[in-house]
Amino acid sequence: MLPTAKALLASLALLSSLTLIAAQGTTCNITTPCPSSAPCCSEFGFCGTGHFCLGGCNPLASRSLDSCMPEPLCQNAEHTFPDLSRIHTNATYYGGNATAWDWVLDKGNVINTNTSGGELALLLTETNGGTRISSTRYLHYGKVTATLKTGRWNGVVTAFITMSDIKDEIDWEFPGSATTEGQTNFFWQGVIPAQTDGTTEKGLDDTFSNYHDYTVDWQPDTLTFSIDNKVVRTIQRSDHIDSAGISHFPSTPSRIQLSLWPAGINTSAPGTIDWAGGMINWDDPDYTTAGHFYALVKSVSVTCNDPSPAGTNMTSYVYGTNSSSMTPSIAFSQLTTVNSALGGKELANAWATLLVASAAAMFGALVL
Ligand SMILES: *[C@@H]1O[C@H](CO)[C@@H](O)[C@H](O)[C@H]1NC(C)=O
Ligand SMILES: *[C@@H]1O[C@H](CO)[C@@H](O)[C@H](O)[C@H]1NC(C)=O
Ligand SMILES: *[C@@H]1O[C@H](CO)[C@@H](O)[C@H](O)[C@H]1NC(C)=O
Ligand SMILES: *[C@@H]1O[C@H](CO)[C@@H](O)[C@H](O)[C@H]1NC(C)=O
Ligand SMILES: *[C@@H]1O[C@H](CO)[C@@H](O)[C@H](O)[C@H]1NC(C)=O
Ligand SMILES: *[C@@H]1O[C@H](CO)[C@@H](O)[C@H](O)[C@H]1NC(C)=O
Ligand SMILES: CC(=O)N[C@H]1CO[C@H](CO)[C@@H](O)[C@@H]1O
Repeated sequence: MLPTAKALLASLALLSSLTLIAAQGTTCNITTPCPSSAPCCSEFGFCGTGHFCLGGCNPLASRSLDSCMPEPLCQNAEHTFPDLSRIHTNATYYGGNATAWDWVLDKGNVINTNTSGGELALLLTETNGGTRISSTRYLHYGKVTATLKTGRWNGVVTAFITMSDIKDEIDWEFPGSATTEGQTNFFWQGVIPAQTDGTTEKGLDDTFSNYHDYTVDWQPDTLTFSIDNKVVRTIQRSDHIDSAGISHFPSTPSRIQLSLWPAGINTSAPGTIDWAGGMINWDDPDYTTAGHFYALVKSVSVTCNDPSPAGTNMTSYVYGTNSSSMTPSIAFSQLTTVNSALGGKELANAWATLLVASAAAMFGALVL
């Protein structure tokens, strides 16, 4: 059973109460944007400068539409993980250079098992609170396939999602208690629908023991989910237009995120714990033997499909005002995505505090 919006709200309330003590304190949202002294509204809804203006920075809740750094442009890619050299291991010091890095470790620990030429292991321990990596580049429509093996433990959730800075979200999620199932979902601008749009695909061939290709094919008018190239679900934008003519369909540039997160812990809402298959057993022999739970990622392929081709020398996406009801316009720009003040210099006290966040909020606020 999926947890309710109430469970989500409870976890967000927990997040706010924990993070209110953060150094930069000021909260932000679309009705109360950031002040000019700390113009950027982070993914967690707190105002700041520096890395607050990079991945996850919400333009609509920041001081102005151009407060956040421009978002690195999509590039077709076949990401593999022969080693960790393309992953920046501390989001605080990543300065926005998407040429230097393909991924940023937002939280947790990764290792490279390098068995069959390299696989990335996302680790969960009792103390690390889970692991999440985000792509440095954004995707403004396109097809993404992640080839991965999920966790298999109650309360441990493997996720492969896309998430925009205004919280358009597309999910593949795998609660570890059901290794023959995968769940799909999508959200528009963080709005929780009255009735969930989530569905569960059943009868998969053991997602822990076998690699499968999970695909999100996100196009301007359709969203298709596939497993091993077989379409399992199709959503039409035209079926998600409300009575005011507003399309509740993801439409803004999004980062790709892969995570392994602890839903079955006592700070989670009861609905979240149930959904994930119960509390995590930290005495599980898999855990005590290895010292961690894990999920493995073999590759992530990206085929961009921008609605219009990017002209020569374009490097980034920027937000403009709403072009149609509630949908911000997105433009290409030649502006740099690199914050020259960052990249090894910034001290991170505020960010460190922000990392004390509830798992559901960290790993995709609306994963539920
Ligand atoms: C936005 O933030 C302000 C100030 O923290 C708060 O009073 C208000 O309730 C928030 N609005 C929403 C929709 O969350
Ligand atoms: C970004 O990284 C690339 C590769 O490491 C480097 O050549 C380039 O100068 C960097 N760009 C900036 C603006 O720092
Ligand atoms: C990144 O660096 C900051 C400051 O040194 C530290 O507090 C934080 O834990 C680091 N993050 C990760 C994911 O290692
Ligand atoms: C929650 O779990 C932690 C350790 O996993 C424990 O220290 C703490 O006492 C528990 N809290 C409650 C309210 O059960
Ligand atoms: C692209 O950038 C190069 C190098 O800066 C410049 O010579 C060229 O004129 C630019 N092209 C366009 C179409 O702006
Ligand atoms: C623009 O869209 C945002 C949400 O994306 C909404 O809050 C705002 O009211 C819209 N503004 C206009 C002028 O339609
Ligand atoms: C870090 C590391 O050992 N990488 C190796 C992983 O495996 C590939 C293929 O066997 C090697 O080429 C890498 O050097």
